[in-house]
Amino acid sequence: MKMTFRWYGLNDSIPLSYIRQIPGMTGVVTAVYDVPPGKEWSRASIAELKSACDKAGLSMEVIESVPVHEDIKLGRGNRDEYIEAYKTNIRRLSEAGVKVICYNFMPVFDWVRTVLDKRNDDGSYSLAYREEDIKKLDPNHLSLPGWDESYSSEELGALLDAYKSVDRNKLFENYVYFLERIIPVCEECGVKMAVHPDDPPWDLFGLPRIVSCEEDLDKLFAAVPSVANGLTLCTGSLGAGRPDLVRLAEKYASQGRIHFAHLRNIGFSGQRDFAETAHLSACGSLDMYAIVKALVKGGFDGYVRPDHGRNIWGESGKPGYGLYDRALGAAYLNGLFEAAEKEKNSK
Ligand SMILES: [Mn+2]
Repeated sequence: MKMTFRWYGLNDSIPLSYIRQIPGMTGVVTAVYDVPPGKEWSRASIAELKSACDKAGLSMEVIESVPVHEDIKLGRGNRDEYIEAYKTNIRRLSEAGVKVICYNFMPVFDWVRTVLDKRNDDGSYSLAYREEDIKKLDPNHLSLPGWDESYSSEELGALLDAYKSVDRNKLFENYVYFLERIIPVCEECGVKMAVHPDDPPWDLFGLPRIVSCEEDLDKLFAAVPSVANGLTLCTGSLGAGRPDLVRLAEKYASQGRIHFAHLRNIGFSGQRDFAETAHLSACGSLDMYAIVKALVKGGFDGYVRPDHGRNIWGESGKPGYGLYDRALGAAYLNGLFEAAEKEKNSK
């Protein structure tokens, strides 16, 4: 296992020197953030990030994310141009030593929460999702917490309209079209794609989501069998759909499909209501130790990062991405992996 930490580049309020001091930290997960989806990342921008990581003694082997342009998801006529740019990015990142690219294939919105500052009993703050709040929203006039409004309301309306002719099957077809073109490039340059599951794992605002459950993943891997077509096992995202995560972790690890793991815990308060909790099993609904043991048993030896943390100790950073709780999460996860790996090796 290689422990990593998400870092939002040179503008992140958390310096690399702090990240380096977290025990066991080997590298960061980052991206070029100032280029719109579908465009090429310059070699200079990639090199700037890489050199900052090198200086801090941290690796930069995982990128999260290289976003997929909506026209690729919609299967529009000009998608090939965006796919070419995606291929160029894969090649340039591999030249800089990148091994894994995390991305998602969710139409329009990626992660969705309805509250970013749910106050917990201990005074910490968490992100949360309540189905009831979602039902009250009008998708054409959206104001979702944490959602950067990349679109004007006209643009968003046009995009939602365009998706009316894209059902689950069409979206899947467009997804396979994309993968069939980029996966050979990944194989050629030793990069693994690791799709992030839909977050939350169900359709939102009438838009289909097709990377939500075991059936979706099996269908995806059967359609494009190369192991370069792999998964980011995000326990909080996939777990919100209440699958048997322990079984899935072992299943996909033993298939060699899990290239990256986002480990975090969530606590349910209703069928589709949950809040992000501290990483510890006892703090939420997921058995983190059982999940880690299943990963190790399945032969997982990839990159891990503590996913969203709470805001604690007066920190008021980017919701989910403060230093303190994620560092505590990393320390805890290191302990789980040490126990699971020693147990496995002693057998
Ligand atoms: Mn995640």
